[in-house]
Formats: sequence, structure tokens, C-alpha cells
Amino acid sequence: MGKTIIVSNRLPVSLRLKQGKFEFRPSAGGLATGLGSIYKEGENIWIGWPGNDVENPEHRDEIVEELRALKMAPVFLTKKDISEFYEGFSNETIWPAFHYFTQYINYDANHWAAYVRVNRKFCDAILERAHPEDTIWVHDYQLLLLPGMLRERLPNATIAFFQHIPFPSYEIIRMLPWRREILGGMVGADLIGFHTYDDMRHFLSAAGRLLGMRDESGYLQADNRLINVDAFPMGIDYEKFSEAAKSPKTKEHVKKFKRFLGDQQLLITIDRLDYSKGIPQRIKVFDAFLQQNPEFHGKVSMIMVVVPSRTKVKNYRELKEEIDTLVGKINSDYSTLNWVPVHYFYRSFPFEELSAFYSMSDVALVTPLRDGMNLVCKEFIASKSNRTGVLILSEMAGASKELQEAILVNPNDLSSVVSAIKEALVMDKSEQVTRISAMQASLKRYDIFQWVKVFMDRLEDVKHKQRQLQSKSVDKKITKKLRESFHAAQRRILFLDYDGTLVGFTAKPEDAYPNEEIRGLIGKLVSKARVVIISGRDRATLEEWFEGLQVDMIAEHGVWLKKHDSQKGWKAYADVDDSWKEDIRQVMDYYVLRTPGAFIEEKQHSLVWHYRKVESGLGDLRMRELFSHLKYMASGYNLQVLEGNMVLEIKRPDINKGKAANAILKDKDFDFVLAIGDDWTDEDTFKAMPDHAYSIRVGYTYTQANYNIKSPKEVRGLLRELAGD
Ligand code: GDG
Repeated sequence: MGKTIIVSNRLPVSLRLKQGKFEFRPSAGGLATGLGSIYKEGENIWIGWPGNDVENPEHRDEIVEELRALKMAPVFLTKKDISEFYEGFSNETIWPAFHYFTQYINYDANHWAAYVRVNRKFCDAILERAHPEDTIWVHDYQLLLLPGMLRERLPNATIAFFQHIPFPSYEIIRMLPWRREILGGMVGADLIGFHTYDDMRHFLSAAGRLLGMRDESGYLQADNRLINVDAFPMGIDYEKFSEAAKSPKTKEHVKKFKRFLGDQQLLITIDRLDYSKGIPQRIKVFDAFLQQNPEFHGKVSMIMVVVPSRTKVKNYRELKEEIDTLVGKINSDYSTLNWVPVHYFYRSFPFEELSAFYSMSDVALVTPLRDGMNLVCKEFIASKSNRTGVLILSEMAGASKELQEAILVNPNDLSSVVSAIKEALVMDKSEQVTRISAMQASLKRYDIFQWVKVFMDRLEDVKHKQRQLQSKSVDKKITKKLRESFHAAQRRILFLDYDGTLVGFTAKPEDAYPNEEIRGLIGKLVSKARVVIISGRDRATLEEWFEGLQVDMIAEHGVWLKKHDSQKGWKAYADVDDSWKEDIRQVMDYYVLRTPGAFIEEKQHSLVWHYRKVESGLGDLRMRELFSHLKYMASGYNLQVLEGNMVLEIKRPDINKGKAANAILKDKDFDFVLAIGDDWTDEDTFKAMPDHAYSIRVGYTYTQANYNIKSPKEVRGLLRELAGD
């Protein structure tokens, strides 16, 4: 077992120069605590930027030493790196794009170059310490290229990536000139995690469109590697917040603050200064609330903590000015000698005071316009030791997917947030207890430690699945074994699927005809073995394509069978009633009309809806709609709907490739049997094979087959070996 390396842009420390000497203080943030169980163990380490520009080499040596004691190692960034990579590309391009603030995106080629350069810097720093079999867990949007860079240099390493901010719709991603490189970097990981199912879905859709990677239940197939993409909603250090709320220190702070504030209801808002958090909108909402509800004047105040952040980025400075102005206005409009509506703090507070704010407040107003998760709302809930309090939460925060007992609001709907404040301030105590208890129970169960465990367990699971597939991959040794048993046998038979197995896919199905290379190869094989082409294609096509070759043919997934030595030609393997076709065809026609590029292929006993030529997102969308529509229809007719490669096929379930293959296997006692296929219609063939058979699935997906092989090209190579070329 190798070691584990955690990587994030910022190390979880704060660095201070005190009387000419560097001093570090480890951060007590939730993520750092959760990952503590990992990076503090054995040889493990956390690599990242310590947070300052340190140009002096002597100082750098000193920092390396100091950090070593904390199980950390620095990546030093220059002033230029900080301005172009961190403030530039990370915070002026990715951050606004991924939070749907397209108007703030800065498209700057120099910033992009810096982003590539600094991701490379991180990669080099890791390579100095990493061994080929180590586990590397990369965090967040500043390092999207890093997994890909690491994969190139450490092909066998276990690499994970977690993104803490949203992953937006493809419509946003496509705006970025560097979208392919960004996606390409992310898929260097074995496991890619997001906070919510929506983020994961957006990512999979972008990977499909930009990289042509199709997913099966959250698994993407890279060249010869399986990648898992999933949602892992991050939790908090629940105990810490719930214990702190009960501690004498917090209680003392509460007493002190209350003395100052008097007997009022309190709203709390805590955010980093950021336009995604909707701070100005929130002040406007409170203003509207006070305007509409004069009876609350003097009875309720808002405590607003804004933590300084990204002060060098222009938008953030402007935002700060806007907030200052709005707070000034509301306070000057409403304040009395003994009441101030908004207590505004532009700074951060020590943990105990934060805990006091949470525990003494009646309502938390958490209304970001967009937020990956948002931990503040979870911390507020955990701090409610007497289980009273109300959370107003934006639907645009990832946390809203979990905290369904909050009052959920659309932050853009000002009047609904105003009503939510009123509802919260007058809510029954017993209802508050019901809601808070439910949320506490789920936050307690799925805390930050559980989150780390679930993520790491899944990472191990993905590697395990990869190893399983790897061990089944047709390599030199397996090829040799196949060749030897092929030659040693007397009665050989090969079941070969056609599209996706002998040839790759083409835009028009009729363009996939067998060229001279394939016809030559099959010609050689039939002199040594019985060859069965087992395809979903119709009879006429197979007949025409393989004319003159001594092959057996199974058409339409097992409906038709023609043996090479039969005088009678094609034989229907089953007696089939096709009266269902008319109704189903009408449904399919409707989906052709609405989907430019789609078409229907009518086979003897099945109907196929093709969408290979359809614009990719639309094709997927319509396919899914048609799939559920057909499934619904299918149950009435006792039919089966199959999802193939860019096709949906509907047919009778009692006809399949396996049944037809069996009919041929009965002819003789074959002592070498090989079946190769690429999609799940071929799984029926694999299942029908005798125990001593070899079966191979093209592509690295789960299969009943004994082996996997990468592509049709490799299939042809293997067959050439058997043919003795
Ligand atoms: C990003 C994503 C995602 C705040 N003020 C003080 C203070 N804090 C602490 C809070 C909380 C943290 O800062 C803020 O976390 P959030 O999750 O709310 O927001 P981001 O910083 O934007 O974080 C976000 C998160 O990553 C994790 O994946 O949830 O969506 O944007 O923990 O307690 N801490 C102290 N004093 C303060 O004044 N001590």
C-alpha cells in the first residue's frame, strides 16, 4: 500500500511573519479536520500553497521545515502566479462561470497560460514525493488540470478529485475556450466527486459532449480505465459545533452579546464576501421586511458577518462598496437610539464567538444565489442545542437537497423571502423543534468524518473494479493461450458480432460494409474454423456483405439463421407474430418528427430507432423519452426494449442471439468455442456459451464474458493471430 497525498490550492494553515520569523497556525476548518485522519497518518502528507508570496529562498527553506512538522509541504507561488492563476483564471474565470455569473467571466489567454503553468507546478511538487502506487486526492476548481497531468506521469496511481463548487450546465461550460482541456484534466482521476446529483449530471453531460465519453450509471470509460462520477454531499464536524454550543465559553459570549443587544429576535447571516452569496439582495429583503412589518421595528435585528475575501479582484471591491452603502442606508433609515436593524461586521471571528452567534440567533438567513454546498446553514443547525430556531435556505445551495425541513426559498423572489422571514419569526416552538430535530439527525449521521470515509471507500471500490477489468484484458499472455488452444483443437467455432466488434461505428449504418481487409480475414478464418456472424442487422444486408464467404449468419439478433452449407437458405428461428409493429411504429415516427437526424429501421421482427446522427444532447434526451414511452407500450405487447449503441430496438424477448447460437452449437461437439461482441445484446450469446468457451467483450465494461478487449482494431489483430497471419 502506498501513501496518501492530499492536494489543495491552499494549505489548511495561516501563515504570519512575526518578528522576522514565520509562524503557522493550523486551520480548524471542517475539511482540514475531516481529512486529519488521513494526512496526519504515517507517511501521508498534504501539499498546497501556504498562502503568501514568499520570494526569499532562505524564508522558503524555513517554511519547508516548519510545515514538515505539520505533515505538510508547500508549493510556492510567485506574485505573478497569484495574480494570474489564483485571482485571474481561478477566481475571475472559473468561479463566475461555475456559479452562473457569466457576465463576470474574464476570458484572458495569459491567465489560462498561468493556470496551466501553476497546475504543472503542483504536479511537479507532487512528483517529487509521490510513488507510482500512491493515492492522491486533489481538491477543487483551482486544480482541474492536475488529475490529468498526474495520470500521464503516474499511470497506476489512485487519483481522486472532489469539486467544492457547483458544476454548471454544458451551456456554460461550452462558453469557455478551454473547455476540452479542463474536462480532459478532470477525467485523469479515477473518482470524481461533487456535492450534488445535479452537479454530477452536468459533468457527465459535458464529458459526453466534449470528450465523447458515454456513461453507464455514473461510470465513464476512458481508454482502458473505468472512472466513477458521483455525488458526495459534504458534512460538517457535527460534534464540534454541537458541543461548543453547550460550552461555558460560548454561553459567556452569548450572555455578553445579549446584554448589549437587549431582548430582541435575531437573524444571523455569515458569508465570505462573494457575489454568489447574494448579500446585497439579502439586505434589500430585510429592508422590505421592515418596511412591510413596522410592528417588528425594535424587535428584530440582523447580525451580518462578512468575511473579507479576494480583496484584490475588482468585482469583490465593488461588492464591498455596495454592501457598505446598503447597510448604511437601512441603518440610517430605521435606527433608533436603542435599536439598530443591521449589526454589520466585515471581519472574521474566533470560533467561540461564531458558535455564540449561531446558538443565540433565532433565524439563519442563508440565501446564496448559487452555492456548491454551504456549510454555514449546517453549522447553524448543529449549534441549536435546545432544538429551537429556524433556517431559511436558498434552493440554489447544494445543502437544500438535504435540508428539506428548512424554509426553502428562491433568493431571486424577493417577496417570498420577505414572507419566509415573517413565517420564521412567528413559527411555533413545537414546529421548530420538529424541523430542527430532523435536520440534526441527518447531519449527525452524515458528518465530515463519514463523508471522508464514504469517499475513500468508494475510491477503493473503483480501483478494485478497475483491477478486475484489467485482469480480464486480452494481453499477450491471453492471446498466446487462445492461439494455442485454437491450434490444438479439431472442431473450432467462432461467433462474431459485426458492428462495434469487427468494425467501428460509422454515421450511416450502411457504410460499415466489410472491406477487403475484413473479407480477407474471414476468408482465412473459415478455412480453419466454423465462423458465425451474429448480428442485429437484417438478412438482406448480411447476405450481400458476406456473399461468397463460407460463413453461417444469424440476423436480427437471432430471428434468422442461415448455415453456410444449407440448401434451404434463411430459416426463421421462431414463429413470430408481428402485428404489434404498426402501433409501435406510430410512436417511433412521432419521435423521428421531433428529432432531426433520427430515423427508423424496420427489420423483419423488430423496429429500430437510430439516433447516431442527431445532435448529441438532443439525441440522448429523446432516446430517454422514447425509451420510457416504449417500455410502457412494450408491457402491453410483451415486447422487450433494448438500448444498443446509439439505437433503441424493440422486439420479442424470446428471440435473442444466445438462443440462435445454441441452435448451431448443437450441430457438433466443438472443442474450441470463441464468442466476441460489444454490446449487451451479445451478453445473451456469452450466457449461452458452454463452460469451456472463451468469450470477449469489446470495451471495458461489466460483462458476463471472460475477457475484455479495447477496440475492433484489437479484435481484428487477435483474429489475424488465430488465422495464422
Ligand atoms: C466552498 C463552497 C462549499 C465563516 N465565517 C467565519 C468562519 N466561517 C466558516 C464557516 C464555514 C466556512 O467558513 C464557510 O463555508 P461555506 O461552505 O459556507 O462557503 P465557502 O467558503 O464559499 O466554501 C461551498 C464549501 O466550499 C465546502 O465544500 O460548501 O459551497 O463555495 O465553515 O464556519 N469561521 C470562523 N470565523 C468566522 O468569522 N472561525
